[in-house]
Amino acid sequence: MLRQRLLRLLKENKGEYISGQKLSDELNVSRTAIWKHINELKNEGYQIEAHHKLGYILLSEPDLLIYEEVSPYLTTDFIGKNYIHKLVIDSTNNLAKEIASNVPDGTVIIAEEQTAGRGRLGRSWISQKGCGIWMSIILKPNIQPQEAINLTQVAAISVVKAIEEVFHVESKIKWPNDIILNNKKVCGILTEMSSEIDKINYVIIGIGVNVNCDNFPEELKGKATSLYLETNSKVDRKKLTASILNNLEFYYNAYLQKGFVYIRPICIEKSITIGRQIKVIANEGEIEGKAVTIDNNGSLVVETKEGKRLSIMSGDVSV
Ligand code: BT5
Repeated sequence: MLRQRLLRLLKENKGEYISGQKLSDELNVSRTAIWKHINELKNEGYQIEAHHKLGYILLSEPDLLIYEEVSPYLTTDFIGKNYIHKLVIDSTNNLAKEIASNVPDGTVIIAEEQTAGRGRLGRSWISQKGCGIWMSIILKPNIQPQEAINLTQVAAISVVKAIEEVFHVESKIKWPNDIILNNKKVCGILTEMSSEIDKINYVIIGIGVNVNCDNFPEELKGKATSLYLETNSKVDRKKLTASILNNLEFYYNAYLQKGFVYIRPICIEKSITIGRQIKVIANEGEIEGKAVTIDNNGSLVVETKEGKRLSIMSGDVSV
């Protein structure tokens, strides 16, 4: 808490000196305590200069998604109140699973780099250092386990809305879990769950957004992109992180209160899948046809050549 209040004061006076005495008076702690915390902040990448007479001056903040940097933009009531930041981790979804039972609803885990980021069905998710948003949100909704699949859609529209809000560009959802910008994948969502037959213990929403990444491995070239590559300017990861979480809380609450019908029109409006001839690899097998709509349960409705309409709950779509 002291550290957060100290940072707030330094930020309010960014670019100007603030005396050690003033800081210690305002924060009601000794000047030695201030000095200790300043050193900690410097170690984390805050550029702070000290002058024996003038005091301390904050020159710049690190490009890290730590709580102090993201929280000024957060307007949520519960998502992100418990916030865990890691410089390196295997996968934020893995840590989320380990701790989910013992942490509050809305806990966020975010990392600068993942060494074993995961996609669906054991696929891997490239998560290079400092260039993306690699995070997991732990939710404990009071819904039926079979409805949890809708939370992928809730997360997808939240990412699309956040990208629109912060960068004024329109991205689209490739059902069920890809966010597409100019025909390339800019974000993927991995929803995992632990449940009893009729009760959810927790759901983990893993969101990976390529923000300032500019170098993808050969196999992803042509398929993956980043906001930086598409907008040609370096992007503020902090604002986007907060905006995704703000939107997620809003649409999650709306979904819980009003059901999927409330978010369905947005899922349809933002879908890049509907109206296209597609091939889906689903539990039911391989299905070819035209994607016609998303139904009231969040399933993709596909009309086959024979005119048969099939509702698919999850699967891998290709065009
Ligand atoms: C996904 O799976 O798209 C889900 C990705 C979820 C990532 C987040 S990051 C935070 C959290 N922690 C984790 O460990 N995971 C979540 P899927 O639909 O199966 O797509 C995986 C495929 O996307 C791969 O097989 C690649 O072809 C492609 N891919 C991998 N890394 C990518 C990247 N950075 N950008 C775009 N495409 C990528």
